Amino acid sequence: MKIGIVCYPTFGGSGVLATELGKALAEKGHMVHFITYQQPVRLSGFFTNIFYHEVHIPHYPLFDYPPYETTLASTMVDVALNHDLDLLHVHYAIPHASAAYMAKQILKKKGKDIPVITTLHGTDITLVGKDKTFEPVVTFSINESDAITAVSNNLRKETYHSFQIEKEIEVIYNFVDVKRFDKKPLDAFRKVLAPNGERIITHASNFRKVKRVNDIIHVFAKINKQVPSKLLMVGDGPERPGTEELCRALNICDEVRFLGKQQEMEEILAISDLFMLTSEYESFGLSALEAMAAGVPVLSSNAGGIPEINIHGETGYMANIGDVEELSRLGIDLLKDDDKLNGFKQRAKEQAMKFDIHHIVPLYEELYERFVHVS
Ligand code: GMT
Repeated sequence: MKIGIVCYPTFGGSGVLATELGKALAEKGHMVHFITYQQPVRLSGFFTNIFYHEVHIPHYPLFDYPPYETTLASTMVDVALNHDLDLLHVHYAIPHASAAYMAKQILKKKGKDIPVITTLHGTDITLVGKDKTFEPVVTFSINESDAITAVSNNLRKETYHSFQIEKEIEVIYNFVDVKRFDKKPLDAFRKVLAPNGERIITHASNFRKVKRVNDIIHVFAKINKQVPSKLLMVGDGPERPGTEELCRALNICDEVRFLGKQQEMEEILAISDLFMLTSEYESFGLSALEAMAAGVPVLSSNAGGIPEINIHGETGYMANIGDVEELSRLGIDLLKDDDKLNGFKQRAKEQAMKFDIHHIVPLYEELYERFVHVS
């Protein structure tokens, strides 16, 4: 099939998932065309079946706000016609689903009927999408998609709850390439970060409010009093300065390393003992799944779709959103006991296997085949 993928090219989970999906489809012989405003971060190197089409953002003195959606729709039309695309798969509804609707209408006038598949990822529904400045367009464009998927049962439920959706939303879980995360820890790297054999706790996110990154710091400060440990904070975003300030106030700066945005998460996870995710909402929590694939148990809130991945008492522990006391108690309990921790590590990996790329990518192919007649 010739597949057009539209996504955010950034470190966010939806862009990561879309890029990994495109790479996996290309490996299976499909022709994959990424249509984004920048080369996706997980798309480095050359791939025979992958094509990248940049959406140019116009700058003209009249435009205080460049009309990105218009240029995106025009690029979709151009790529669909010139590369004879079989379908468009857009990730994250805003503004990709409405731009795809526009492209579809234009293509129809040109005699090309193209199916549009929209995958909902989370904040396009729960935070941004349901705001009334977006809601009518989001509802319309989701309903106009030929197929709609959500990355968890929780997100499917939230979508029906917040929008008037007239179609079936199918759940196709996010996936991880378990093999990629099966890395041997680099001893030298571990030694630099935890020279006295301290436990390593890791968090990775875009440091937005929804992630409650201060909870990570508070939980770590309590764990650190009982268990020799180091905290690695991966990523960047608006909440980072406040979080660094909190470390100074709690006098734990020597125990916390802010690593910024990192490409090689598998190297960091390979030396980690515990992954923390204390978000007030996660449709899925792809970063937690990647941690589990690396055999790292997850200490998390029980928000949104997280309980669909992290099994309390088996692959990690969960507590209510903001329950710093309980999270630290559970973290200490796990990190103090080698045997227990090893059991959790093993089960985290087994759980991640259920979401392995090889199980999930065929589900997208089956979905595509319902709309595209492969000869
Ligand atoms: O979490 C973010 O802010 C990024 C966001 C995105 O759209 O890139 O992540 C969402 O999609 C990921 C991939 O499906 C999910 O794993 C995340 O849970 C989801 N984030 C939220 O729901 C807050």
